[in-house]
Amino acid sequence: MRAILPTPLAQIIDQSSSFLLATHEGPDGDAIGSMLGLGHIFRSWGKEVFIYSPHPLEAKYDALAAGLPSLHAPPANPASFTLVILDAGGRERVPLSLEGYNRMISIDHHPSNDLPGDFSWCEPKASSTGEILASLFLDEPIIPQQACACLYYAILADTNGFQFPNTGARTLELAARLVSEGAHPDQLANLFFNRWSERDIHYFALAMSSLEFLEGVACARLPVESGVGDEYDSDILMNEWRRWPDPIVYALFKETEPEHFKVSLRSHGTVDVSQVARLFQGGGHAAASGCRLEGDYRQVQQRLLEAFRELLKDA
Ligand SMILES: [Mn+2]
Repeated sequence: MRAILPTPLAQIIDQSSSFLLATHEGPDGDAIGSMLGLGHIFRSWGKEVFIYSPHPLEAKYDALAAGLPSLHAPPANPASFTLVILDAGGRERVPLSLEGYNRMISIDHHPSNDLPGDFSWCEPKASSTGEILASLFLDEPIIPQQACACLYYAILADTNGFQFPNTGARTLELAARLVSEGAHPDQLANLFFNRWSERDIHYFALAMSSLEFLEGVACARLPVESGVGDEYDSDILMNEWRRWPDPIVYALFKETEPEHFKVSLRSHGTVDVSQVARLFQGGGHAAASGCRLEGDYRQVQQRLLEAFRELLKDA
């Protein structure tokens, strides 16, 4: 029945009746769309499915998530689940112990992925984990319409609406197939681009009011008083900002605890920001990466600028 799936993956799916789907901390649109999409596929195949989400998903995902129950804490009985980790980027980014599960599957497009698994699949050339899932599962006989919407959303999010350099012919072919299977591009683009929460608007204003252009790096800060937490997905702000010209790098410093900064980095693709993120034990892609830094804001900013100075000197 499932001739297209790699055999080891098909075997694990056949032998598992319950799945727990998880992703990286602070999940972005690809992470969420991929979890929900695969969740709907497994559910339509008669499997029991739970989404692991330490923080509740934003309300804007209610329709895509309909029918898929979430766990906000790890299950007490991991041995009864096959754990599927999607889009994780690396073991330390997964907010969950990997011990004790029946089987483990990892599917990702981050080259930094070091997760073990009974089935571990990483395609760094794919735009998104959503694209990989579409290529693996679209030829299966039963793919619910809701799954197609979720996977389309995942691809849309990681390509910023098919605008990033990671958008390839394969990305567009698979997106087209998802549309022919029932995904609505207009609705999903609206969900991704036009659904800013009050919090997003407030944070954007706050970030812009702190904006500084320093040596080709545009730096902005969300201070600890803003209440920004680890769970906040700042992609929506970063993507807005990225449409502007000139600065070669954009850096958003989110102070999630006093003097603990989660830094999101974006470039137009010519500067590989992942090289700097990796210097600070972070990771990501050439045009979009993240890392963590500790210390006083000015010191942290200087450390990052110094790293970019080195990188740009070599370029
Ligand atoms: Mn991704």
